Amino acid sequence: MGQTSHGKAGMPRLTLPALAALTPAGIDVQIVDCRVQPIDYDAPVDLVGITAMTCEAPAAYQIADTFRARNVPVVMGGYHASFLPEEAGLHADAVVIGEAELVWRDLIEGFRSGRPRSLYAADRLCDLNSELPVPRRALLDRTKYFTFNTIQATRGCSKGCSYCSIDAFFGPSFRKRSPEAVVSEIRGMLSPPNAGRGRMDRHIVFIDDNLTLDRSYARQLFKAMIPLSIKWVCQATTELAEDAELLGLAARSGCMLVSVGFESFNPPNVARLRKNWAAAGVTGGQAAAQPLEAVCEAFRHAVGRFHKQGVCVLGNFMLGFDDDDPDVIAKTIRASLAINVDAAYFHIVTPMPGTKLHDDLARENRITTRDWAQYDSGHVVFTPKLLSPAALQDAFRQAYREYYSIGRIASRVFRSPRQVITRLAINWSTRRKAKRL
Ligand code: B12
Ligand code: SF4
Repeated sequence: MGQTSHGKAGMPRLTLPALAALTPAGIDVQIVDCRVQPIDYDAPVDLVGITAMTCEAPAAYQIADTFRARNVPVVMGGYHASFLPEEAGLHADAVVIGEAELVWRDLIEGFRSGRPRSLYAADRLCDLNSELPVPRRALLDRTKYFTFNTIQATRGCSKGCSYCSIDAFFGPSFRKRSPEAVVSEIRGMLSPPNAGRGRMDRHIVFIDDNLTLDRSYARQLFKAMIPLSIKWVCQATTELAEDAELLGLAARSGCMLVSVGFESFNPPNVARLRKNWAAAGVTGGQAAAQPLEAVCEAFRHAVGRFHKQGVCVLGNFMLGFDDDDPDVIAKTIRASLAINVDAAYFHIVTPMPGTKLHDDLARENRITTRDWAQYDSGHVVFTPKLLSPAALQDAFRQAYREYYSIGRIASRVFRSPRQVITRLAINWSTRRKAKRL
């Protein structure tokens, strides 16, 4: 059971199809993605499994409580439950910490025999090449998503960013599936009876957190994907732009858009967020000595390299680090426009439970709310150092207002005749989302 508002969603998570694939044969599984469909609380089910990100936890707890009030047992897992198992345990009969691959069968047996434990903790990370069945995507209603084909080639990221839940969940590990297995799974997704017939059905979304972290692996994967004739998108860092050969292979294999975490233009932040050093053309401690304009120029070059290969860039920028004052934030908004990305997401720095950032801010007594619904990176949930919470919240709104004015959308969308539809779709949908915020 996923997490609430009905209509169409951008793309599905793989979590529940993965869980369904791990479920022993003979057990009927139904997936309800509450983002796109209503829940039937009277359905005759023996066990309900719920996944939720931190910002979805309050809604997930309500769902769990409603089922349990009807004597239906509930299991919770995922990032939030893994970081706060005691809290999740108040709403569930059992909590899973870590990856389901290692404990799900044991848990099902526990419930079948009437003697489930209240906690199932994976004691290691699973082997992606021998313990990962193909997700049962057919259990999702593909008509409910704009892009249906999500896939995962790797898990984890070793960059160690202090605010990142991936680092907190997986540690510094980076696991890779064999390129052959990934290509074979994509072929399966594109072939009957799995294939859809819509315009987007040869579009693949890699949900990996940093697909190109291991460049030699990424090279092999992209080479193997060239014969597939697909279009695909992924998340990566600016490092991809520095490797002309790898970027060329990405483009040849169908890469149309990369979501890049630029995070910050502010030199002290860049020095701390090691992932941007290279793109900023600086190394180690020298980064802090660069003017913001130099960082901006380096990012503009990186974006130019993506564009040269026909790859669009969705830039991600974070507001509210400890070195961000009102002036820096205003400059960041202007700089996000100046580096020519094709669309941008702004995020307020958020201390997700389990992260180093959370522990640091908690120790400094700077966390102002534990209403998890506000942990969606659109709300200020801590006391910033150099500006007031209200000023940070305003800056976030201002960033979207400036970035997504009709005039600016038009100049981005028509900057080149290639991929006009991609840019229009992402800019228009983000403008609508921003208006709701
Ligand atoms: C796809 C995705 C989305 C989609 C969601 C689409 C949808 N229809 O739901 C979109 C793009 C909309 C999205 C949005 C956001 N996301 Co998101 N998203 C992801 C992403 C990239 C992939 C999820 C996935 O499919 N994973 C693959 C499955 C197989 O892995 P898994 O979910 O970890 O599940 C495994 C285990 O965790 C465990 N498990 C998980 N759940 C359960 C449940 C049970 C019962 C059991 C037994 C086990 C179990 O077993 C599974 C198999 O091993 C993850 C990153 C990631 N690597 O997971 C981020 C991630 C989940 N998102 C995150 C965040 C922060 C957000 C946003 C707040 C970010 C933002 N600024 O926009 C928004 C919030 C959206 C909202 N609800 O308001 C964080 C969550 C951190 C946290 N502490 O909760 C993640 C981890 C990214 C990150 N780098 O930190 N997201
Ligand atoms: S580079 Fe991205 S995925 Fe990797 S640790 Fe940093 S924020 Fe997380």
